[in-house]
Amino acid sequence: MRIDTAKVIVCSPGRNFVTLKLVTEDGITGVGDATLNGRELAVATYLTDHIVPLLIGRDARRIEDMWHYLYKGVYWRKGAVTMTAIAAVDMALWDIAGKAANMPVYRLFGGASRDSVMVYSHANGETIEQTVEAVAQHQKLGYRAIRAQCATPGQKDAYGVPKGGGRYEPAERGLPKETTWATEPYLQFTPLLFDRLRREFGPDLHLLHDVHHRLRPIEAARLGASLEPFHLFWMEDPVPAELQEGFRLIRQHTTTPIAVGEVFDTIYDSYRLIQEQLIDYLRASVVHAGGLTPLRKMAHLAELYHVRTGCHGATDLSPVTMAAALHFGLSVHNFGIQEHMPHTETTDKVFPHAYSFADGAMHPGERVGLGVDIDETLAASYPYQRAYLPVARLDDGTVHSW
Ligand code: GCO
Ligand code: MG
Repeated sequence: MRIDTAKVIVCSPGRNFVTLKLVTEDGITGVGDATLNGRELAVATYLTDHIVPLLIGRDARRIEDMWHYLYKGVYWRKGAVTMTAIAAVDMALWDIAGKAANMPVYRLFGGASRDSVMVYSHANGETIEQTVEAVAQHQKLGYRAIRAQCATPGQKDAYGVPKGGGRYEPAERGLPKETTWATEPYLQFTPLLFDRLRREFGPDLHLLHDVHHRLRPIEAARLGASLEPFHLFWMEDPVPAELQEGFRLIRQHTTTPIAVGEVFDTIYDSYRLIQEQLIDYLRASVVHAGGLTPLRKMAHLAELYHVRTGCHGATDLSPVTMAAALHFGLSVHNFGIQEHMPHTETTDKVFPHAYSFADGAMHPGERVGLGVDIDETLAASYPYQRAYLPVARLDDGTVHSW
């Protein structure tokens, strides 16, 4: 079952996506997501110029071997561009493997460990009242777990809160937007938000919050401690995680559960966090952490240390990644939760898929392979548009983590 053709498709049905499509000599197709928000063309070029020539004629059944060939064979290890490109190949090969075996991919992974995969949605507001309303709306849609983000009064910008309502989309077309950040008002305000949400919605709804890498360890410790009475499901990315040791400080001070890892690209970014039990949920994703092959290994390591999965699932991860994440989440024993930020209708049309949502949970469907495809003709009518994630600065102009 040799790979006959490999094609890189860049499209922008509302936002940019990069997709790899492989076809074997016996006509089986496989798709993989290669989208790296704000740096899409770097991955497209990496694939087209450096990986596609290596794929042609290679045995599509040797998924494990292919992963190591691309990871070790490059010599220059890790890095978001490299790992996203490898992930696309890995996803496409699992898609092909499922189709060749006439099975949905989750069955190749040992079958379902649960009936469906609990997902969390995003509720955002410019005020506490708007956030309460947004949470109520999402609860009506069936979600049992909801991430709440609210603008801090007196501050110009807030992560995750679009001005004037509407849906939140992290990247904006054109050059990067500059936003501002102030830690102290945020630390004072956030417990007030969750106090209100708990009083409004009672003890059972799972509430989550994304700090988006903005704090230092001792500040994160203070936030976690101040949120304890409202028993969050998790506090996400409290600090930038290049410094894994920093989590020890947070952990000494708070029992608020911690989720981290959407920017991780290999197990080496998180093994200390896992083995020292400094986190509760690993957010590494199929697309940015090198594919299903390494993500399953990460989950198995995490399982030994009582760490569960909580994969990143924002709109910049294409429906191909969502499908792959659902096969992963349905099968892996230590699944925790999956992020669900629904794609636009236009995106869903370009990527027809078998996965579905009901009662706050998702299922990958029973279609063979990953159960997702790309409509190449439709994709061609949405050409790439330059877009960047914002950057953040403090009041005095210092660059801060966005
Ligand atoms: C999340 C993330 C996103 C990221 C975005 C970057 O938790 O969903 O933090 O909102 O900012 O995916 O590309
Ligand atoms: Mg996040």
